[in-house]
Amino acid sequence: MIVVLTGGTGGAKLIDGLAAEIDPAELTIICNTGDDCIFHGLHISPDIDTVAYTLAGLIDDAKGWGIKGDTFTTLEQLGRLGADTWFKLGDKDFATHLMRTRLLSESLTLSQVTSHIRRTLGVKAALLPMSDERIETRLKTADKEFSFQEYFVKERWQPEVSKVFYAGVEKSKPAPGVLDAIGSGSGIIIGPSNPVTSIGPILAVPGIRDALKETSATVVGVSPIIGASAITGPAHKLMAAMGMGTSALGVARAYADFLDVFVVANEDKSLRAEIEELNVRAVTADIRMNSPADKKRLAREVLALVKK
Ligand code: GDP
Ligand code: FO1
Repeated sequence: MIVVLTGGTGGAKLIDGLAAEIDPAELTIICNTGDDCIFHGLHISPDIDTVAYTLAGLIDDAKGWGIKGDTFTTLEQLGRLGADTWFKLGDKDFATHLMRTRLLSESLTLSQVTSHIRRTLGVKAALLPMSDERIETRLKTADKEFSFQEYFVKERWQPEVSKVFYAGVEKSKPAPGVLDAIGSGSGIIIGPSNPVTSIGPILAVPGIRDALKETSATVVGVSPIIGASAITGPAHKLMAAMGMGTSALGVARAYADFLDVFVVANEDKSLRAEIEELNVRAVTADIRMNSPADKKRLAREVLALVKK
């Protein structure tokens, strides 16, 4: 069993490649839920949905989220009725959130609901939320506080963030199966996801970081950064706000206590020596995934490293 820790878009691209290289039933995916949000009374789990849609062949590849070819009639009508419409929920996507919210209201856990959604979409990989409890990534500026979606979508990640925290995480516990998967996996992959808002919340759930330190499986991370910038989105800005620097070295430092191997961009080969001083093997690769061939190639390279 290969276990992947991931957020949404970046991690999902690698997972797409992994599912083409090995039997998807051999994958267990542990997903960030710190970006979860409520819109129009519905529980939305964007990272779980991004991974589920990717593995079901439904993802809108151009955007990296949502369902390809989806329409927005319901959202337009909600706008007419006075609702906020800055978070773009498509008509088919709405069905996922309606089903999730209904099953949660019938007292199913988020793990059970996630399992139902991935099975009915025909996804063979196991998909686990990091926790069944509500954990919310919050971002502070000098005078305001935002949820992740307010910061990322509504404010287009422009506010100067001074602090990021994961509300509710201290009292939370890992979802069923998470610690077992990390303990018994034959290889663990930390996806090329935002280290502050995608992997950070997963590592903050009590017990997960220790399980990663203790597992006998090889733990391989993939950098989401090239040079001093994320390939997409605000990872470098949020890393700077957290005092982590803005390079792949900062990501390696954040994972060094449990990481065996870190895959960085060819362009970052000069960081290898400093990463290896952290007791982490550094490997360079072409880490950009712009095509199905790129995703498969990087997945193959990462699989070769976890299998040793
Ligand atoms: P989010 O929840 O949608 O932010 O999902 P992630 O955290 O998984 O994805 C965002 C991260 O993926 C960003 O930090 C990007 O730099 C990274 N990313 C996006 N595309 C690629 C890619 O092609 N290769 C790599 N290595 N990272 C990528
Ligand atoms: N990202 C955007 O940039 N704009 C949107 O309107 C938007 C809507 C949306 C709806 C459902 C969903 O599952 C994801 C959506 N995303 C949108 C992506 C989402 O903000 C990010 O993938 C993650 O939450 C970042 O981790």
